Amino acid sequence: MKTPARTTVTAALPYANGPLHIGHIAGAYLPADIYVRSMRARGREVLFICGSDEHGAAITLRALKEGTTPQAIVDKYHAIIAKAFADLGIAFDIYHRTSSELHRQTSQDFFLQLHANGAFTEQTEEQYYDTQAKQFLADRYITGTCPKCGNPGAYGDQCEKCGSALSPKELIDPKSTLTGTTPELRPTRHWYLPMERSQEWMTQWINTGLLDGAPQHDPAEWKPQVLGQCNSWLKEGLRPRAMTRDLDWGVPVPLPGADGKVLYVWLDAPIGYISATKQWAADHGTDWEKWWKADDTRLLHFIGKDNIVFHAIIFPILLKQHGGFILPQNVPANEFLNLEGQKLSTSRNWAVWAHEYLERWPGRQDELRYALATILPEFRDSEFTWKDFQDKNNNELVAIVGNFVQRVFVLCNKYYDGKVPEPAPPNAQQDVQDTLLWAELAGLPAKVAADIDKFRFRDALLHAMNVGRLGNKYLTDTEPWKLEKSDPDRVRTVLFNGLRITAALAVVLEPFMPFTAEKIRRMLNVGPLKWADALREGLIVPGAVIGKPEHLFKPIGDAEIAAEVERLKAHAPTGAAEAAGSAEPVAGTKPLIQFDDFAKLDLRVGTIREAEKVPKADKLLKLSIDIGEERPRTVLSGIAQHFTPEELPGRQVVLVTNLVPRKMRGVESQGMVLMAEDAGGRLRFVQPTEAMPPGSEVR
Ligand code: B3M
Ligand code: ZN
Repeated sequence: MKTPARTTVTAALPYANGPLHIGHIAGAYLPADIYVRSMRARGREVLFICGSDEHGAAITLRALKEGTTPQAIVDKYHAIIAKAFADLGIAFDIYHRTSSELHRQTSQDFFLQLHANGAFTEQTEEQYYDTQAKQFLADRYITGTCPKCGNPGAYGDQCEKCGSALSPKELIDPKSTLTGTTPELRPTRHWYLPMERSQEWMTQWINTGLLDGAPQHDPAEWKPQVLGQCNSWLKEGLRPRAMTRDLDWGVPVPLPGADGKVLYVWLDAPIGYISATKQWAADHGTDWEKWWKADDTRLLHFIGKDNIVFHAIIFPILLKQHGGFILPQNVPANEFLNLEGQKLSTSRNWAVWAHEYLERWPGRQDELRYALATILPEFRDSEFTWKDFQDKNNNELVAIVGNFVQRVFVLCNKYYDGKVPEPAPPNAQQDVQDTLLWAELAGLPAKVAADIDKFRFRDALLHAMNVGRLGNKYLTDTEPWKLEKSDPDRVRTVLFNGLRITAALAVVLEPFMPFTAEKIRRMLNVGPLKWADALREGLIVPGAVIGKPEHLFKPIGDAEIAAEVERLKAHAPTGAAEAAGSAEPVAGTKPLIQFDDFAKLDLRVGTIREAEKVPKADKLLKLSIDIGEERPRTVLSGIAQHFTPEELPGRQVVLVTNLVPRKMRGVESQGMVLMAEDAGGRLRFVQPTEAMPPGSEVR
């Protein structure tokens, strides 16, 4: 593998259909920003690309809801989002828009090249049509039950609950979001990407890193859950996916006879990274192509887990079919962030909105960045609570960083009139403390950087904070405030060292807390620092003038936190109590129930006798399960992508037998099979450890 000469970092283009919340920030933007800042500090060439995703049904539906035009929607939210990013210090090189002319041109050219390369098939297929609204229903114009996880609010393109990408026909009980009616199937012509043609090289590329026989990335560096999601797709078998839509908002399909059709938003959005790069290059009078085409460029896509398949499978296929482009070397996707025990939800307004936070906590960007960085959902879902935000602020930012820097500056101002003291010549006994200090500090900047390189930002932040912890301990151990009279030499050395540790803090904290780093640099009276400056001798110069002590962080009181929690509950439309009831609770946070509630469930061991596919429902299997009754139960289960019908007969399961029967695809399902699901979406049966007679009670 070539050592990268430069890195192109993209962060998912947020839909301009609503403001950003902390889940977005923790999912993609903060990790990407930490990564990019640390690269820049280390002198690496890096370009950080983002912009608003302004096409697709997500936008037109929002316009419908707000009673305005799609253009008005994207203009409004693009401005709100761009400002929130800037205010939070997310330092993109460019924040572009997919509604721009340059983007239209770029994505049409891209499409035409794919078309010329024979990358598409043209197919007339049945799609859902709303007879009342008189239009075809693309993606989010259809909702229904997710065949994978049972979420009743899944969209035609995706289930936001379990993260699976869907196609409208997979939804159980589909309904038009325009009229609420059940849509009918009508033929329409579209351009499809026959992804199955890429099955082989994609499987190899993802799992071995080999592309056309040459090593392109190291799969061991990919997060297990990203590989897991990709492989579950590959295992199901890649299938043709429509790359155009019947919609009147988007990039028009640049082919004759395609009136009223636009590019699928998931075709044009990733190309948005490319058009943004072109715009940036034009603005800077430089070349864009090396960022996307040179094989010594490393391409990284920072995203949330619901975008994995689009970035790790579909976009790479498009790039390769187009030709001339490099493929991503990693797709460091994060899991989801929960909030106060519930899933973040835009529709229920169960969210902390970035722009509102910035208004209510002015100047406190780093407090949020820090709290989020300590809980990034890097490998599994995680949770933000206001209490934790308060604890992180009071016990870590105030108590460690603020306290240390404050003590050093107060003493330097008091004893040396705001100048850097001259350290005394070394003295054998006291040097032990100092030798230990430097020995412990020496490895930390490299540890921070190494963890950042591995996308382990939480661990990296722990190492960075250890610089502050060591500084505090050094002051506590040496107690310079007690020695001013008796040993002024020692005090000068200790405080000189204190200033050097402060400078190191400004360096290692910068990727996480750039505003604080800047304040510290101002107090130290030094300019921008590089990573190598962290513990560099000669950076802090005896006699140099330093600034007055500034409070870096303020303690946060209980009342401020209670107000935030109240606010959250009050703004959830159904009110606090109901919100908690209607939410999708995360593990460990469902409300306590009485034994009687549990006892209402009739759970039985059953043996699967037959299993078959359900026509037109790719994810459903129809099971016939013996639970010791006269006739086996018929059960529909959304497990078709996890198991083949052939492997199931004879297998024992646990069945909920007293659920109200439910009709799906014209078949009545008479029970529910219990499944265990891991964070990667892998499903396994819950079954007795030894064979039990069908009908055995489970309790
Ligand atoms: N706008 C989906 C999202 O916001 C989509 C990402 C596009 S990245 C090219 O989750
Ligand atoms: Zn789902």
